[in-house]
Amino acid sequence: MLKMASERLNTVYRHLKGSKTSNVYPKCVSAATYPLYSSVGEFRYTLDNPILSRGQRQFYEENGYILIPRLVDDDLIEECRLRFLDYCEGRIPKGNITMMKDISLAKTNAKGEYLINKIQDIVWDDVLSKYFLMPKLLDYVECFTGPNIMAMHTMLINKPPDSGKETSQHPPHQDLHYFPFRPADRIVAAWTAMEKVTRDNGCLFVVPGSHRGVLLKHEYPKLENGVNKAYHGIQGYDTIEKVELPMEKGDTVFFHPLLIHGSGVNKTRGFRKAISCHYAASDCEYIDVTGSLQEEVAKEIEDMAKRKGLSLNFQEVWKYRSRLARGSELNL
Ligand SMILES: O=C(O)CCC(=O)C(=O)O
Repeated sequence: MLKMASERLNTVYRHLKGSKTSNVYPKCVSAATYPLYSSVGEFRYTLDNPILSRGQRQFYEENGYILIPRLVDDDLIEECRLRFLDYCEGRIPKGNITMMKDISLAKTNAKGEYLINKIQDIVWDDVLSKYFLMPKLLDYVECFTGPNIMAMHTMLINKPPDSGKETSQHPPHQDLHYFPFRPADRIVAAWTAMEKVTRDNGCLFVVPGSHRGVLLKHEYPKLENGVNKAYHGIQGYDTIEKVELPMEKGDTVFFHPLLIHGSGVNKTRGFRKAISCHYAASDCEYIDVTGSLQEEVAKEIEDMAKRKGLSLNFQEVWKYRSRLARGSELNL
């Protein structure tokens, strides 16, 4: 796995050496000029595909998400859970995987599964990649991206029991805030519940229809007890009307990157785990976010990469994190 990750880094560098400019990704277009709308006709957000029914497509068009029950088998979920525990307990080297801790649990003597709230950049892991590359999952993804699919952002999210400071919540946000590639309509998140998720253990919430809006300004929420690294939120949205999404183990929700969503506090003594990937059509293009609402997050992500010894710009970080999942690698 480590070898594959370093091969990936070399590929990125080879791409960059071949480009005319050293600090701007060759295919970059300006965020300001990139059209937000990518298609016209009856369906804008979904593509013709035999997998989704007309009713399901209409639901996604209107609401920006669709829940598919029991898409992922228990056996694969259990393999992924054990693999997560291997990382948490330090039984396998983490390589370039990013391991994140809950800010308030980090001040206690919590360890392992009781401390780690997310591992990301896990697309090259031999076990976890079985989920990201699962044909049944990709068949659904294709309804939003088309046939050439890149797995761009891979995470296993763990919510340990909250410390009492409510830092296990995830503030309302739009995932596009973190992404320098477009068009937004050809990006989709898949989020699979690894156990029953409820209001009590911090299920997802969504603001239906918000995917039809624009990218909003995100900031660190001003919460008394602080917030986890890079957990930006849309200010003033804490009281907005939300729909909670309780799910059974294996249920998968697909959602648009402009959909406002987040998750609640885990008030139980158990864990709430989910595995998730943002996929994009490989003919999406990288954009230059200079002067846009994303300029600050770009710097934060570049700084995080630098701390891991990777001197990459915003677009290069995403190139580095990504992996072809189906079809051909085109622009991304
Ligand atoms: O799994 C969660 O609690 C929320 C995840 C999420 O919204 C994200 O990582 O963008």
